[in-house]
Amino acid sequence: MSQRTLVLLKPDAVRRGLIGEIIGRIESKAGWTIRALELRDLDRAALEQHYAEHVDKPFYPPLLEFMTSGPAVVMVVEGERVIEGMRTLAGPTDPIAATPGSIRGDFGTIVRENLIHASDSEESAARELKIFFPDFS
Ligand code: IDP
Ligand code: MG
Repeated sequence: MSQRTLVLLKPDAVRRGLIGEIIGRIESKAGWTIRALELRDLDRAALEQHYAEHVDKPFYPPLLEFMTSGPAVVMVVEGERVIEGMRTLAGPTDPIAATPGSIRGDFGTIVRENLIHASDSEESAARELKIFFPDFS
């Protein structure tokens, strides 16, 4: 079941020089391919849509500040069960709870600065891909 998902390497990952390390893990998965990729400053309007479910939460204002604190890498990743698979590769939201071996578990300590975003369902992937790659089909 080939799928597409949206992956963001957050500004902390870019600042810390972890782009290559993280992309290497994604490319190592059999049959997964990067179909689009850009280093980009994320704009507030796009982030508001992207994080629509979180805009009223107390952690949202500092999250927005963080996500606009420097460039991010935005990617379309395609492959077998890539939506679930990217979530597994990333690990759970809290990096301290994330298993070593996962991206968040290996490199993160702070919940907000957890290095990576990956869409959490087919519906989210379709919605989020349209926000960040409106012209990609
Ligand atoms: P996810 O990225 O694992 O899907 P979500 O719950 O959708 O996690 O939250 C979106 C992002 O918001 C997280 O990746 C993290 O950067 C940030 N975040 C979530 N919960 C908290 C919190 O309790 N404190 C600070 N930041 C948070
Ligand atoms: Mg989420």
